Amino acid sequence: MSKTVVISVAKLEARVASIFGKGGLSPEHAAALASVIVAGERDGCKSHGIYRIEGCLRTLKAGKVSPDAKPVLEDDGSAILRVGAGGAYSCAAFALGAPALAERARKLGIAALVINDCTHFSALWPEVETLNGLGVAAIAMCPSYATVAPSGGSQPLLGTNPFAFGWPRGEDKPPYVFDFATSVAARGEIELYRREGRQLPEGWAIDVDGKPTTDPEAALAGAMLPFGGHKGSAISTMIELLAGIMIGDFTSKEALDFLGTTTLAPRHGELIIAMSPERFAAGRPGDPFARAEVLFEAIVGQGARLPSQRRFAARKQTLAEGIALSAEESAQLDRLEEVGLA
Ligand code: NDP
Ligand code: PYC
Repeated sequence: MSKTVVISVAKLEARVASIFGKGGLSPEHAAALASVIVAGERDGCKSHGIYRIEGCLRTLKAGKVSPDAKPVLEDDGSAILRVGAGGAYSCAAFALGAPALAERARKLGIAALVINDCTHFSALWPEVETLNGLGVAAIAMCPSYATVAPSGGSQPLLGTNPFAFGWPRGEDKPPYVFDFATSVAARGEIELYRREGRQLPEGWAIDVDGKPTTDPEAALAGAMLPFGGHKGSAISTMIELLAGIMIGDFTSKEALDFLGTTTLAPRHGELIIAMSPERFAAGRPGDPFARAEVLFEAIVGQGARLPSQRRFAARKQTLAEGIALSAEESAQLDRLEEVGLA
């Protein structure tokens, strides 16, 4: 068995920020990226953890992402807030817009944050969790790049288009959060299978000829499949419409045309909607948060688990014991710190 190296969450974050700083990102963007990538490792979400560092650096080296653009918040007092990311990574843009979004949702009951012109490679749960921490329920979605065939089709057209939802549960409980790709699996997951030389489960992908495949290389060259057949395909299409076309930004197809490759992080926009449960339930019987707890207890009472429970358990463990990296991962970090991208 390969040896592991244990590192604290704070130390790993400092190392990753230093790698990005040396790679040319401004301190603000380096810190924001390090935080979201290390959160992935901390919570046992490796498909958006440290393996993404190389892709982020490659995107920077290719000149496809701004290293230092300052996000700009446009606020006309309406329910729609907009942050222009200026072609930089999305994390700093979200950090700027999130408090204003939560405040506007508390005031109006519902508000939306549009992020335009960003490069987005990360999981969405850190975003909805941030908003839940500010007391509002939240939905987040974005396109990706065209790698998924619509149900019944055979060519990549839709993205893996992630969709996340979070419901706040007060200070003593983690929020109810789910966050998933609308493809059967995230592309990052398929990349991890490829690196480990493992075959994919059946039903994840088709090859360039549209035939089912379990070979990760063939899947990456061909097309991934939406989850739940026509249902996932329709949700993914909705994300193209709302978080691409409606917000005046790239669809997954346009994002791929812009980039010309899936080896770099995709440029597009993002839509985040925040809602105040108190405002929606005002004047109706029952406290919405108490009623939600009854629902969660009934789910867990059947022996089912809530989404993100695994993640929160992983977080508890890594915060107490540190993050275990494989010897290969640790050596890769050393290389990136010493010589950068090969
Ligand atoms: P998973 O299938 O691993 O997990 C989806 C969700 O379902 C999680 O919230 C998970 O919680 C929950 N879940 C899993 N098993 C169960 C269960 N038995 N009972 C209840 N809940 C369960 O996610 P994906 O592989 O589809 O996506 C992984 C990540 O990739 C996401 O964070 C997504 O945002 C990201 N992504 C980002 C993209 C981008 O363009 N930025 C594109 C595509 C994906 P838990 O974590 O606790 O297991
Ligand atoms: O894992 O599908 C994915 C993905 C695409 C862009 C960022 N993550």
